[in-house]
Amino acid sequence: MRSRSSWGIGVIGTGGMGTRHVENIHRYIKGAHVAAVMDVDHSRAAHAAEESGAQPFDNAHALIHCPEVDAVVIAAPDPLHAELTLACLEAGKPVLCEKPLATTAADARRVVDAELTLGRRMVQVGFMRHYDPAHQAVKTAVDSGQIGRPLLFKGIHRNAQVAPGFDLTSDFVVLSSLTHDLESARWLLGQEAVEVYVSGTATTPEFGPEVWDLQVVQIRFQGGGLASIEVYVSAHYGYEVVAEVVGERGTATTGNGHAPWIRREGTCSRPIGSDWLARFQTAYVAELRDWVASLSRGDLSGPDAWDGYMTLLAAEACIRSIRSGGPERVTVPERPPLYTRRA
Ligand code: ISE
Repeated sequence: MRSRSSWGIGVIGTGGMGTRHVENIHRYIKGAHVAAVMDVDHSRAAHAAEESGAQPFDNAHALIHCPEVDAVVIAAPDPLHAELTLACLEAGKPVLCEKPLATTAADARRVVDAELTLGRRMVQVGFMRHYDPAHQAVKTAVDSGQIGRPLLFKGIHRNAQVAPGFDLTSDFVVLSSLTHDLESARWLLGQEAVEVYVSGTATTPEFGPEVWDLQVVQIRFQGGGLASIEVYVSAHYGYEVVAEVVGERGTATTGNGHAPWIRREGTCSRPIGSDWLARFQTAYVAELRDWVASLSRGDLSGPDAWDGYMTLLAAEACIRSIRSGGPERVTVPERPPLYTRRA
């Protein structure tokens, strides 16, 4: 990668996540600035541009090819992620693509194949829990051997509600929400999923009787590990994510260090946020800081296209299980040397 005093970052998509990335780069990331923003909603793009001093675009490919843009953050709608990532690779622009990397494993594989052809990694995927201090503490505890051989991942992933008017499907819950937990499980256990089984229920009549907004997923992994994950996108009370790894000699569970317990007037309570932007703000800043630093090093070290591809293979098996009503196998391909993680 070329060294430079400041990386010009182009951000595609200025909805909630894209706007947060624009704000975080502008306010907190040394060595980078927002050079360009793009959205089909001109007023949203103009507002983000005004806030950050960036050039507004209404065409993603024009942003990608803009000479002031050295690297790209993709926060566009999920179905556009793979094509835009491939366009960035073709333009020689490193990219941080929000999860999921694609909406099909085949499209994610196209991104992997494009990087293999280039012979170098240029894609990071926005699995920001890798940068959450609470999740990192669990990973450290597991990798240190403190709890013995890891046996079981238990995940809770609850959204307060789905945006009003959103056309929710069971598949969208898997691709947009469950992918985080599928990645957390494989990352914390260090194993790949080989069989999944999904059950669920429709708790919210306006989504339709066939839309499982509450899903419970059981997973078996290559190394004998297991996972049990609850993903519920209409929990009402707030936004909450918990990850626990059960080992032979103990367990490690994410804390909620960001919110203190308050004891007063005979009660004990802890505030629970309403969405992921607040809960993972520390992680989003750390993710961007690490990504920019790795651009300057010329050595991307965050979650990569292979992680995005493996997660989508498991997600597609979950979608098959929702349809079949039974367990579904995952065929795990061999990991190319380009994606062999350093210890
Ligand atoms: C959303 O797209 C995110 O990435 C959030 O982290 C997740 O909690 C939420 O369920 C997704 O819809």
